[in-house]
Amino acid sequence: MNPTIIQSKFKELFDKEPIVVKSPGRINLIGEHTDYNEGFVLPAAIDKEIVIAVQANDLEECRLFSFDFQESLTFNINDFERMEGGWGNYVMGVVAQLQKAGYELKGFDLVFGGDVPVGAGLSSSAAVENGVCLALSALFDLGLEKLNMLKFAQKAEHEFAGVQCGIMDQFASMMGKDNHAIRLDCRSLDFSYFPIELGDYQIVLCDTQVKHSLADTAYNDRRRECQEGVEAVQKYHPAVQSLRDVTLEMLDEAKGDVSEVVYTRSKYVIEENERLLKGCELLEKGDIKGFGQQMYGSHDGLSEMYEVSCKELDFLADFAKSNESVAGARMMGGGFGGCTINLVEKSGKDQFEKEVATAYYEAFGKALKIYEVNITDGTRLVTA
Ligand code: GAF
Repeated sequence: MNPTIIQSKFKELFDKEPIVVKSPGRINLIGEHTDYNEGFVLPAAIDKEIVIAVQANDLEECRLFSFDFQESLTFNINDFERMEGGWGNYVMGVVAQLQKAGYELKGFDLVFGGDVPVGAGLSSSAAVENGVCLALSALFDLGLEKLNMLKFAQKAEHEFAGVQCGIMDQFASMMGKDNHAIRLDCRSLDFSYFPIELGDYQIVLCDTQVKHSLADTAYNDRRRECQEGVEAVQKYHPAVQSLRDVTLEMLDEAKGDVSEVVYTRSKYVIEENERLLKGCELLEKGDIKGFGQQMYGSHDGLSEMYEVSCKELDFLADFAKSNESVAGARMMGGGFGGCTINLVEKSGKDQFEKEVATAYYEAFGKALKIYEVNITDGTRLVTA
């Protein structure tokens, strides 16, 4: 995303030079719904970004403009509340976290916009929260570390957007590195950059253009079911803290103490962590086809055991499986809509994209959006 358009809008509205920040969306190669179970994830920042332009004013007011929605919003820096929905929460949520942590902020003007599709499961909200946090840190000279900023961003999502998300999205967007995925241990937050050398393959995202209304409640339900699984296993193994510590054998010991649903959800999480570890070994050996099989396994688990897929996502994963150019595909993110991620051979890419779009339209009467993405650096300052 070229920052000039946001920068110019800022100058037009506020007649001064802004500080500019870029903050990317994210993909996740494998490891879904494992972050809040203290497991592993393998996400990466992508070249779809939010640009934020900010500068101080001499007021108590914060004056915001969303370029994508063409809407403005003003709030008092010392007196504001979460709104019932809306993009303002992503800015106010971060301001609230910084103030809670004791940082003194003054009024500012801010314009933001970008090309991370909203509601497509590419974490546009984490990109905004991270970007606002870095922009305010730069503006008020707060000297915040990246790790602190992404934690503030996650809390903003919990308290202002109302989603009890794990740490993956904010971590990936903030810490991303060109051509590397992030192999993150969501318990310790230890991570390593994992080179992604796809050679003849391209990452292609197929956006269903749907977001089922179930999404947020189902997300919180899954978290609760996982917690029930942990509590059942703890009766036999008191040292267990999360599903991360549980093996299939341990889960089987507690099978009689939990519902079929809780058992199956927990089993999925244990298996998904194993798939991620195995997947990393395969990627290290350059075995993209082998990694692709782990992706299909992940999709099946998410669809049949964790039950966070939907007919559109299942259709796209099945279609990919039947196409020789695709090494692997799976739904990505929280589920119930959004995108599938596909590893597609470059030589067959155009053909695949044409065929999948046609088939999707025939099946659902809706246009499929397709994005070819590359892995980039995380949230960063463009000018100071
Ligand atoms: C959403 C959440 F925000 C993440 O924390 C993660 O749990 C993901 O769903 C599922 O892996 O994107």
